[in-house]
Amino acid sequence: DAGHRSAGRRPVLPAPLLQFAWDVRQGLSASPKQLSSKYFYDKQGDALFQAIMHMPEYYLTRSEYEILDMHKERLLQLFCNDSGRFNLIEFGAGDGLKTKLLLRHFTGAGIDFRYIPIDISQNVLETLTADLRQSIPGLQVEGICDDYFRALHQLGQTSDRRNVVLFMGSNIGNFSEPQALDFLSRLSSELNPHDLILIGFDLKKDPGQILAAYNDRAGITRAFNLNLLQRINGELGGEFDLDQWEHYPLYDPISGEARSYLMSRRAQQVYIEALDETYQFAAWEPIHVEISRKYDLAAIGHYASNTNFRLVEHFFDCRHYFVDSLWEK
Ligand code: AVJ
Repeated sequence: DAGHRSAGRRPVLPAPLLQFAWDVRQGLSASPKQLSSKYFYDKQGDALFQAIMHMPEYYLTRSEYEILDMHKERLLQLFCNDSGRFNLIEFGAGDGLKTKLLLRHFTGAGIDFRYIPIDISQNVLETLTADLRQSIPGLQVEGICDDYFRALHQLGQTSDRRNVVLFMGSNIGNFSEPQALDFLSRLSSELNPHDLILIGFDLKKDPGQILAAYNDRAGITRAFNLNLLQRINGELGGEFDLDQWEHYPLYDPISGEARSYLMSRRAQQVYIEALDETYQFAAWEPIHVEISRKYDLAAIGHYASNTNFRLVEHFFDCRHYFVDSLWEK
């Protein structure tokens, strides 16, 4: 209906929605059009990502689980410096499935450590800490709901323990190279000498296998990406017809970038109420929505040495699909 278009009275949005609206406006006005993958993770998106991790094609989670299981003793040895006490800080903890494996092992070994998950979703944090208090009695767990760096900064001023930061799951792969270097430099500047960081990187491998991980046969990744349009509809009053969009992943073995696009199946225009704006899409015009970068060991070494870290050790799964790389400040 045209009524709400001509009303000229836009609803006042709360701050997080305002940021979302602003980013959608920027992204859809850009050329080529783009939307940020950070907006995938609403309630529905969290659930779809959980489902992706169980898809047979999505090897990343199982590979990293295998790494932590195989190397948990060595990791613990390296985490404990002279005092044997440390803060185990996790960026973007999610459901904690992989971390639980470490937490169980460390608790069982009688280690004096605190687990500090940092997440920007209060919902994710509450679910995780409640679950951990239940399933690992005796674990000291204190979540912080904040921006990673603000949380880290605050911690640095209240604790004299060694910090061990976990940034797993190849979450770093969602950053472009300059973004990743900037993120790691900022992280390094917030840490104290001898603090550690364990970062998960997905490694370059058979391109067919990488592509399959982002195009599972059951169509969960497709639903995950299309959910972004659904979210714009639900939260910003968008009028995307999901049947007119297609999920299109591709992989460039030179840059190591797996990229996902939403493709407009026909020429169409889409109104978004909160922006009071109509966007034009040509037939088969893409919206870039995600980078999931794959690395080789040279690129990883380059990242460490350019952001003021020293590479301590690489931990691989049996197939060398994935690496958890341990760095010291
Ligand atoms: C959570 C960012 C690691 O890039 O592999 C999975 C997200 N996107 N399938 C990834 C994702 C499509 C995932 N990360």
